[in-house]
Amino acid sequence: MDFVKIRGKDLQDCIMQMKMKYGPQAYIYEHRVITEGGLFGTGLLASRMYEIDVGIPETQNSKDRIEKKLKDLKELIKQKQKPEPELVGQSDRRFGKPLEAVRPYSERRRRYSSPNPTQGQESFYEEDLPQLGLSLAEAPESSDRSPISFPERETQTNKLALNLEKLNELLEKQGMSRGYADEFIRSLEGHLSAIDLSKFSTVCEKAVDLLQDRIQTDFDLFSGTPRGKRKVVFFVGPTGAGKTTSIAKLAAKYSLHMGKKVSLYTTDNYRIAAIDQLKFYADAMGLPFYAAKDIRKLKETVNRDGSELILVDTAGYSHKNQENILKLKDFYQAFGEKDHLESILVLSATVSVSNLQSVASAYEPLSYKRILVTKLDEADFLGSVVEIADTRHREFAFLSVGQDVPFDILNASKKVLAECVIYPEKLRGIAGEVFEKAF
Ligand SMILES: Nc1nc2c(ncn2[C@@H]2O[C@H](COP(=O)(O)OP(=O)(O)O)[C@@H](O)[C@H]2O)c(=O)[nH]1
Ligand SMILES: [Mg+2]
Repeated sequence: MDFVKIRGKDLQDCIMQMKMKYGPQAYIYEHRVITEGGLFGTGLLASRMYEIDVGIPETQNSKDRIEKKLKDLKELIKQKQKPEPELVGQSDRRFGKPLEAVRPYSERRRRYSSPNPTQGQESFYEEDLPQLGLSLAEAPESSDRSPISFPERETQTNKLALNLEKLNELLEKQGMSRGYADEFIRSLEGHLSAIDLSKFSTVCEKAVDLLQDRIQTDFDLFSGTPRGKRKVVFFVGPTGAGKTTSIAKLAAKYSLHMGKKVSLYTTDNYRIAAIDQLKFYADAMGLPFYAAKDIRKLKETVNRDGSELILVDTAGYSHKNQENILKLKDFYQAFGEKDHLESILVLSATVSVSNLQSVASAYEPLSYKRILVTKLDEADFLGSVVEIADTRHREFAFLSVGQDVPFDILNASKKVLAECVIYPEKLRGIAGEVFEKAF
């Protein structure tokens, strides 16, 4: 059994936090009214708060932990088994790299400890080894690894170019288009000295820095809202992208944790399940909820609504159905002078590069300024979404890193995004322990 304390403005607030944070198994074993602040310890002008002691059953806790561990393990095995098919194609196509690049390390070691290694490949292979994720099975072998012999005739220039080529290859593997990756590499080259270029790890560090400069973030939902105006955010994007789940997480952040008055609306009123899903979260957090049927009624509700922030869930439309996407704009009409409207495009990082591009284009007419990326925990690469945001001049708002409402959401971070592109293995570790950081 784990024990924690939760504080809130009233008992209801504490219970909501407990439910959202620790799930249905958690229970209150004690509660009290406390005072916070006050003048010179007298209690004068102190504010009254509630505090609850919460018990979290071990079984649920450890079950979750075990499940997560199993998931990580599965992921590791999956990674290990992946033959990296793109690499085969790219190696041959772009740099004439041999198929050895995708052979297991043990086999490559045998080949490269032979007296005639291929010219100019030492930095490619040597630096590649630790990233292969083969540590468990290959550990004994790697410990007695004989030094890779470097060919005498290899030129320094080759070595430098190889590290850039290797990075270029990695960027394309991360879903960046060839044109964008080439341009990035050219720009990076201008920032690197010969010494920098000679070490792949330094090339990567500098690439993270340069990529960060190309990433814009803004994770304040109120940003740009003129004083006295109410903020209304429409979350738009394809079905299954993670709109409803993300709205629930953000509603918890802005209401429970930041104390803002938040209402939840949905325009996705044809599917009962869609209404119920958001209503469930609204009820759990004690937030007003409204399913918009027609513009006139929506307008009336909007006029009566006393909240500071309205989060609007929308039906997901396929990027092939431009007409429906445009219909979403009708709902904007219901909001008036005192509202500051914004659309945020919700994109799943697990979809293909071409799908991401089509979706980003199809939703252009809704003038989204920011992007919320979901499913980083399941994504294999982030390069495409970073390229899309850069080339379309969009900012990142939040990063959703799991299914767990309300924990698995992070404020968008240039560093996290850039590092995940250059060091994709970081995506694996991104789930979990995010609640504290995010809120
Ligand atoms: N792994 C993972 N799953 C997510 C994430 N965000 C949402 N989901 C799941 O994706 C599915 C669709 O989410 P939903 O919010 O209903 O998408 P919507 O159709 O855009 O509203 C649900 O099963 C969510 O739990 C995430 O960041 N990571
Ligand atoms: Mg939905």
